Amino acid sequence: MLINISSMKIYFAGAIRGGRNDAKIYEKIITYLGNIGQVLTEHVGDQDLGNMGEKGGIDMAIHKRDIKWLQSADVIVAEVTTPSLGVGYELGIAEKLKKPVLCLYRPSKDKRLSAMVKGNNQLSLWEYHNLTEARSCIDSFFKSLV
Ligand code: 6K6
Repeated sequence: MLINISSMKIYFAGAIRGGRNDAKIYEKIITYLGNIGQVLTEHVGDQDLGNMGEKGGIDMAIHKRDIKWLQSADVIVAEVTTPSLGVGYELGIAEKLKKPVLCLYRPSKDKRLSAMVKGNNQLSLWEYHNLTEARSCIDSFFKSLV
């Protein structure tokens, strides 16, 4: 797929109710992605976003809006270190929509990534250990799209 990078819409996915331990990393990745294209989901890196979410009907609005954004995105970048049902769901939809997907993952001794991500060759999975490595994974991935 050939993509015009400067006008690219990027959907960033990261855990919210799955846990906010990596929120700071999400914020930094989102800032970096912002130099490449328009990040539709900047709120995922918001340090003040709790992991409980709002009450009642708001969840339906979130789901509807996020599906629309996924459909309009050129590329999906997901940070998959903190397991999240929502991120897994978004990855499945992105795959069905045939969007290019980059998954970033920090390996550790006590965790194993789901086989549904690790074993899926439709997704580009890159392991990283620090932000510098994450940035170079992002650069390589976007270079592969043009
Ligand atoms: C406010 C406070 C906490 O959560 C909110 C509002 N919730 C969400 N807002 C926007 N996107 C959301 C929200 N909850 C989940 N998502 C989407 O699912 C995001 O695009 C994330 O990539 C993913 C996170 O899923 P969970 O299962 O970890 O919440």
